[in-house]
Amino acid sequence: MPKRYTITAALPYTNGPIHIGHLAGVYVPADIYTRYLRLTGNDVAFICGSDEHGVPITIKAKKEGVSPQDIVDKYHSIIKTSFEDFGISFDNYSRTSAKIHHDTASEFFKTLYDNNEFVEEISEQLYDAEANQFLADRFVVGTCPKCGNEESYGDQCENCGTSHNATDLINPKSAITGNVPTLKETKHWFLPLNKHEQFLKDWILKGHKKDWKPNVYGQVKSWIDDGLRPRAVTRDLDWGIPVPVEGGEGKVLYVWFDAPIGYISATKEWAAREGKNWEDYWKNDDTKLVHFIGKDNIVFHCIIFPAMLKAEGSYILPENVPANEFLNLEGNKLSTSKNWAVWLPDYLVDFPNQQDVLRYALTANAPETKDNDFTWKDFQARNNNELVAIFGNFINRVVVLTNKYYDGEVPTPSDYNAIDDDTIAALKAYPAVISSSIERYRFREASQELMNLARLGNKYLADEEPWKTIKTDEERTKTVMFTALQIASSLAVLSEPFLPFTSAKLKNILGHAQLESEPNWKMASEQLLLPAHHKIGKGELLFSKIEDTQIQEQLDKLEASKKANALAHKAVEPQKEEITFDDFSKLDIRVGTILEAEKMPKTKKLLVLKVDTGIDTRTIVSGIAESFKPEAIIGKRVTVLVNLAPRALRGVESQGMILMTEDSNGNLVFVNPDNKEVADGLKIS
Ligand code: B3M
Ligand code: ZN
Repeated sequence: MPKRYTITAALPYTNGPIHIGHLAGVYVPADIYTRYLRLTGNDVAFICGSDEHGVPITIKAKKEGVSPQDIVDKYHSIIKTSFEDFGISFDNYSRTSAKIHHDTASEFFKTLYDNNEFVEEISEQLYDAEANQFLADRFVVGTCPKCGNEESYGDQCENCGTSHNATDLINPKSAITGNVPTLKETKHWFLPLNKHEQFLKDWILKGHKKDWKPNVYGQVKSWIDDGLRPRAVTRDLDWGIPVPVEGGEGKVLYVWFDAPIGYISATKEWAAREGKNWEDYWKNDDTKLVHFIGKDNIVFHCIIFPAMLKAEGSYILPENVPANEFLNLEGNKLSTSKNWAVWLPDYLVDFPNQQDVLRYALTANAPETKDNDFTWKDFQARNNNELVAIFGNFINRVVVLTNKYYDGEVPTPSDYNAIDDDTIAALKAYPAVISSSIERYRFREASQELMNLARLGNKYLADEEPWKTIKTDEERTKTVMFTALQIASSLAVLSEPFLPFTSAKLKNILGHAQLESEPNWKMASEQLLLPAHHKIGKGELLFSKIEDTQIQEQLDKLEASKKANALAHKAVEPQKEEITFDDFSKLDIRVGTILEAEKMPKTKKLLVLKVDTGIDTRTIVSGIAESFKPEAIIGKRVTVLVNLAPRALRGVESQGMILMTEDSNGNLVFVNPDNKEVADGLKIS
């Protein structure tokens, strides 16, 4: 019996592009689940949008010297495009700066306010007198009272996920000035979570949420067991949704109060466009609500938002919140600020039209129950050893041989033998096997079952060898090719949630649209999908091998990023002991030109240089062989300390020193006057 679902995916902050961690943690699993629900005949609203309020946006705007609206306009468009590029099939991707959201969130707040669901409180909040503003959320950092993480934000600790008030932080520091905040009175409205503790215990802990993932259930249970406290749902900020009640001047809704309501406003926007009733998707008990998020958002989706919905009284509650853990990159935490990420727009430049490869690699290695690591080597292996060598190879052989032997026409099978019967039975079992994994949010497992179906096809062909039997047993060959084509057709249907672009190509090659009834998930478990005499098209390669050089290029990019970071965050060496002017005047520093350069034999670091110092041409040994090829520095203008006492290095007397420094990538560079008018020998003083 088809059901109705509202599937939401966490609203990404519009303070930067999205990266592979976002895809792996939230959006690919949500898309797999949603595509599967649609393919199995359900009514689904797949909802997301840009999270455009909140302190991260204003920090980015301040940093770039533009308005918050400029920031959200820029990144809303970039993010929306990335989701479209990767086939994340939202029914609506909205944005929280939209009027419909401001109206919906304001109305929601007003309803709770009018129903006395808030506690109004004048309390002392953290204040930065120098910045002349209250410090909330990411405007303040300090030690998390729960886990001791010293970089916890004012509203949430990313290390343990706990959500708290800024005044709970130990040793808070202003993220604006670095000052220790003072306390200043201000009025806010608090959601008394403690008042909803019993409801949350009954709803979640009374056993019937045991189908929630252990990592989610465990976090929620620990928070409830620790006791829930009132949470401020308004802020003294100027970017956000104005507080719509008396005394709310100069205040906005807390971003985590307004953002989840963004799911509702985006549904409203979509329903109006599609001529549907949005309340069917949010107020009908027959609808199943599932939130796809990362683990740092569990408290907001399992405790705070449900408490808001319960307090409002007319909404359904989430059926499940299958939060994923975090994805790391080459052994390090993904980091926007350190540019330690694979940004989706960049990926498509380096791997054009290979979205499915990334979707597959991220799913096959998804951080479903624990943090996991993305490595470019694994990405290459998933592509070359599975998508190319198994899935693509099988399809290619079936399509090429069908065109070669039968001019693209599906042959009529004759007698099936036991192997054929077993293969067809296994084939028809796969839709249920993959369904079972998907319905339990085990997408890694489901993706491997899909690959096992391709393995079944590959093995069947390799064992039955139609390229041999075609010479001796036409009828047997027809049966084998007919059966192989059925496996290919089932792959076209069952791969859609995981590999939407490949599935579309394969359906086109196999001519699914030309069939009397287009094959679907249910049919794949009940019947063979391609009738005899049906014409298929010519083949095209579904996947291409990824070369080591392409992977090395990505690793080099990350290495450069690491160096840039190291330098950007490198502590500048403290100044040396003070010297007198007399000390300095002893140094004789001249402009020079490198006339000759060669490697010092049997050393890795040393070059022997002939340098025109303007005074003379002299030999100087320099430890720059790992940064420069000798032939590349002939003619280079350099700065030379000429009165350094000569030193014998590996039997060569070095008469002076070439002054060097490092660039932002940590590479050695010459300190040289770029003014051509400065002749060799002129003193630098
Ligand atoms: N904007 C994403 C994050 O915390 C946050 C999700 C909102 S979902 C309502 O990175
Ligand atoms: Zn913590």
